[in-house]
Amino acid sequence: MDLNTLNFDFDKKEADKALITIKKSNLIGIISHRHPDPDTIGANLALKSALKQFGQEVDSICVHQPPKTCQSLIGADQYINELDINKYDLIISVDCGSLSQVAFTNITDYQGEYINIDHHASNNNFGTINLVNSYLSSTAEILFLLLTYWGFNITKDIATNLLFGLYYDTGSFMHSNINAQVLNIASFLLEQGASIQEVHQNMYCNFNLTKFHLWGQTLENISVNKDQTSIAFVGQEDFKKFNANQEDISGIIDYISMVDNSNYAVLINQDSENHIKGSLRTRKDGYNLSDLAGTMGGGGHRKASGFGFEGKIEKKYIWNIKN
Ligand SMILES: [Mn+2]
Repeated sequence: MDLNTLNFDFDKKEADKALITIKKSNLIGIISHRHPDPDTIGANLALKSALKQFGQEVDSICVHQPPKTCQSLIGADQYINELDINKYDLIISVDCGSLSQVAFTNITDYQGEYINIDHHASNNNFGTINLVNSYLSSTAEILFLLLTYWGFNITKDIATNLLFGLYYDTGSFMHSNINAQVLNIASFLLEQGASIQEVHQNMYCNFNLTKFHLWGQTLENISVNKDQTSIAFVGQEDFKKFNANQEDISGIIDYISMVDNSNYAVLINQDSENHIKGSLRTRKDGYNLSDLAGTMGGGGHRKASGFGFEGKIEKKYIWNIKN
């Protein structure tokens, strides 16, 4: 692969500044977003592995543990679940669209250098250095471009981590964020020793029966409203019924958005006793679901976004009497 043909679609001055800041730091904390997915974990561990080539001390940090899908990645078992802001002279967040996604409440007290690496459309450049491009498929793609630009060697470990992110955020190379560059990068990662079978196996061939049963019931109740929005609900009673957790419902929104002629899909998820999480997806161009989620205090990408607020879902029945 000719790396010179890559489209380095970010501010090179900002990227140069980031590398200088990284090199002079003593202890770096890399943060993955809350309820982490393979993009935020893959990008985090790829960067950690690369910075070790410099002999840099790095911690991977997240409020939650990496999902089961990422457990085979080297370093996934070494995540720290709390943030000591006095410990680090540099914090980097990967794939975090906002500070609320970083989810450590003490992050606002942190005064040091902060590199924000992300691809969410709603990202408001909250770092002191921002490497944000919402037109790239994944944070893994941004990381690949940055590591290549910075001159790091893409080892087998780094390639595997990045392929996890690329594969997940493109919906196994099926979403519209796929283009020639993404496939070229994926092909290069395979050449470096990453295994697509390993990624696929970890991500899609590990459904337990709990997940099937929870999905079955949730999919059974999909409805389509007059605006051609496909909607599904999942409540605390459903999670209790199947002894399922939040990780078990992850990914179902892609199926809700497969309804024929659906403009966009909504999943309303009672993710704890008094909190509701909404997920939005579309397969059509011309919708900006990041803006739509923004009207409810959330954000994300144009075609995939989410929001959350305090509250409870109540079932409401409408009976029509026909003569
Ligand atoms: Mn991502």
